[in-house]
Amino acid sequence: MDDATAPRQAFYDAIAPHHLAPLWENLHHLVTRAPATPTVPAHWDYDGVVRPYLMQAGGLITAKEAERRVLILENPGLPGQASITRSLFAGLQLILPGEVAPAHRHTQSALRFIIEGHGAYTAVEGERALMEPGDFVITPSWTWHDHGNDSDAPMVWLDGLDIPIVRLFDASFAEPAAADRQTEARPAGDSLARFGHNMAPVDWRPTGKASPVFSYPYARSREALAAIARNGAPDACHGHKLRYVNPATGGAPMPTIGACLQLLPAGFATAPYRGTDGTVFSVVEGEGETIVGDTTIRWKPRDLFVVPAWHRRTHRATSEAVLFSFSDRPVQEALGLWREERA
Ligand code: GTQ
Repeated sequence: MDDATAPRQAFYDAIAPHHLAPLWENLHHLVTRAPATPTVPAHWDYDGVVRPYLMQAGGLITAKEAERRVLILENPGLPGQASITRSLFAGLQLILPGEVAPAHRHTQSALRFIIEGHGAYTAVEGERALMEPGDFVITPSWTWHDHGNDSDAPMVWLDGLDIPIVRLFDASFAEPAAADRQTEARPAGDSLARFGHNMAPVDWRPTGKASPVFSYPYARSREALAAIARNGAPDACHGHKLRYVNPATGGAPMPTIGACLQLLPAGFATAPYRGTDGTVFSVVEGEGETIVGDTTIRWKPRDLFVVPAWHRRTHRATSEAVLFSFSDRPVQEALGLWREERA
């Protein structure tokens, strides 16, 4: 112990009861020269590990009793925090045939990316979206939503929510609806017809911050990727990559979460890339690997993995692959924080 340590420690001990602390002992942990996240790269094997446990959960509790029967994908670097990155929540939700996850609304924004099953629905503000694998569905902040499965097979989707962001701001409000199921206000497909064809109702002006399209069917997004892959060379860092947009603004479908779909040709390896937005990936098609620092993640369809903020990644597809991903990039861009580095 050098001469300065003892009197300094005595001073810290004296000020602590008065809710005072010395910045100089913390400065370099608070204001780091580059992002220093406790989040680590992680991978979830869907068919081998997650799915059997999810089905076991299906026998333990009903969707109605659970309200949302979800297994949280918790980052190993953030134990007990119900977070996959510091700003985002991810989970896998199961609805069995005949079940309903009752209607509610909350200030948290949510996305759904369908992993397995056919024909269950998410209803948003009185309109149902029937869900197929690869479909991307949003339930924006404070919109009523319920999920139901009138099909004869289990339905599983990835939930992505901004729960940690809302927690950071202490801005959570939630309420249940009077009835489990919303009454149908508009037929399925109505929003897509009005807003999903590069057209909009003639006198319509945007009101909220979220996309008026709340279901982005995989068939259409996949067709777009196939066409651009035929028409031109892949981007060195991303392959063929499209982001989902709010047609009213050209921005992200919801203000807090951005999402993309990318196609990696068979044998293609991406150049190293990093961004300040930690990113969650869901594998739709194909097999390959993603190298993050000294971690190699080997993936196959329906697997999930996460790349932490400012960690360099390269993807290599052994067969033609399609990856869905989401991150907090729109928040960082709105705040002037987002950065990327392309090798
Ligand atoms: O479906 O509304 O995974 O409220 C976590 C919280 C899903 C939902 C989650 C939620 C929901």
